[in-house]
Amino acid sequence: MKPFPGKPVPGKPVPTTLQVTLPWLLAASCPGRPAGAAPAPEPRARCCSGRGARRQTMGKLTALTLLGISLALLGQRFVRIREKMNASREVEPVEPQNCHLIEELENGSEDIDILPTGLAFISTGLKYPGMPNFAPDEPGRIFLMDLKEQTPKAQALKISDGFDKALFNPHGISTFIKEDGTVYLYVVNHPHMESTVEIFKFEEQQRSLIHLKTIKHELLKSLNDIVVVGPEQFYATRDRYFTNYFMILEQFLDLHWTYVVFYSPSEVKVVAKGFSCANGITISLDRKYIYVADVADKNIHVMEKHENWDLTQLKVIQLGTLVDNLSVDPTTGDILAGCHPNAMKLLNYNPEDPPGSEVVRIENALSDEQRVSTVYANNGSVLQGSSVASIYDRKMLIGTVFHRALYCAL
Ligand SMILES: *[C@@H]1O[C@H](CO)[C@@H](O)[C@H](O)[C@H]1NC(C)=O
Ligand SMILES: *[C@@H]1O[C@H](CO)[C@@H](O)[C@H](O)[C@H]1NC(C)=O
Ligand SMILES: [Ca+2]
Ligand SMILES: [Ca+2]
Repeated sequence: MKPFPGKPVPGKPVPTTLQVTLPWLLAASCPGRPAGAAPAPEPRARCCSGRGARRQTMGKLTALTLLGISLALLGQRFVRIREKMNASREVEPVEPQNCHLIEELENGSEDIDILPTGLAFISTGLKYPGMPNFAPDEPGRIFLMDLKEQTPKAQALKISDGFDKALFNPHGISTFIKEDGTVYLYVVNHPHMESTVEIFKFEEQQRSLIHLKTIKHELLKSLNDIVVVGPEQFYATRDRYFTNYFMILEQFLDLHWTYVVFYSPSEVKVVAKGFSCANGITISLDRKYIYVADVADKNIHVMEKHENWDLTQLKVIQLGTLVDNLSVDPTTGDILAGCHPNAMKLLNYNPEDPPGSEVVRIENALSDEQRVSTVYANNGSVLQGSSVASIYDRKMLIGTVFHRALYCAL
């Protein structure tokens, strides 16, 4: 990309472009007058003879100025967007020894949730506007993998009748275990590209999901991920404010209009807002804090959960990679984030230069001495478009938006 005045330095805020360009344009539009100076008095003699011509010239100059400003703003936005997407970032490999692709999963594995017993739920087959998708034109599925087994295999769960399975398009998932041990699976679903939350009961013996309920609500739009916090209470992230063509403008202007919603049968409310693109959401081991990934701002918000379910921001952990989904290591409490090292490669998919994968671990997220390390990184030769990583007993599963899934013994 050709630089223009004020090309931003990586890591520096971009307004430089505007700061450099605007005064320059303003100065150019008023020849002879330094930018910001008071207008000089018009010489009387010249004003009357050439007023019409001068007015025309001024009109053109104004139009040119406006055009210039618009182009500069546009250019600035493009540079900013490329920067935000890490468009020029290449991946340094970090690959644990014992990793292999999971045979049964070929068409994405958007989200993963592992039960304390080692049973992993994996949502697959998501079709989402703007994302590459190579899945055959068939409904999405939920797979189960038993991580206690020596060589775990993924097996598709049967899904009961009672909702439109043909339109099943699963996105974020979250499990909830009732006191009596019953396991519920909550799934963000996008039938016809709308958003619903489907609640299933998991039947371990039958390896099946019984559909119990579909939740729809005015505030539950453009849903991405979900974390269940009670029998019928959950937090969910909205990743776009607009659901129509305005979403392009939204991304272009980088409006921070997305939010986190709290849902319960008696109350639905926005509990945190101001995210550029709120994405993965999960809860700390002690269940006092909620972690929210903002994929576009490349950070994780640590939020404190209050009695009335409101969230307040405690801190923001800035990363150099686009954070998609979050999970918590059940033994250490560390946050694991499935990340997109370069979003431009993800959105402009090119098999010759595919998007890579990256998983980062954040230790001591609540203290000032947090530590961020890379657990896995690959340039796309093995795994493309990682969106989530989840750990159980030194075994890690890495899921992707549209590609394969990886199993690693750590
Ligand atoms: C994982 O990432 C995908 C991609 O955006 C998202 O839709 C899903 O909700 C996320 N799930 C998790 C683990 O939070
Ligand atoms: C990715 O890395 C591998 C080695 O790890 C290398 O052989 C391959 O050429 C790289 N691919 C791209 C697209 O850079
Ligand atoms: Ca999830
Ligand atoms: Ca996500």
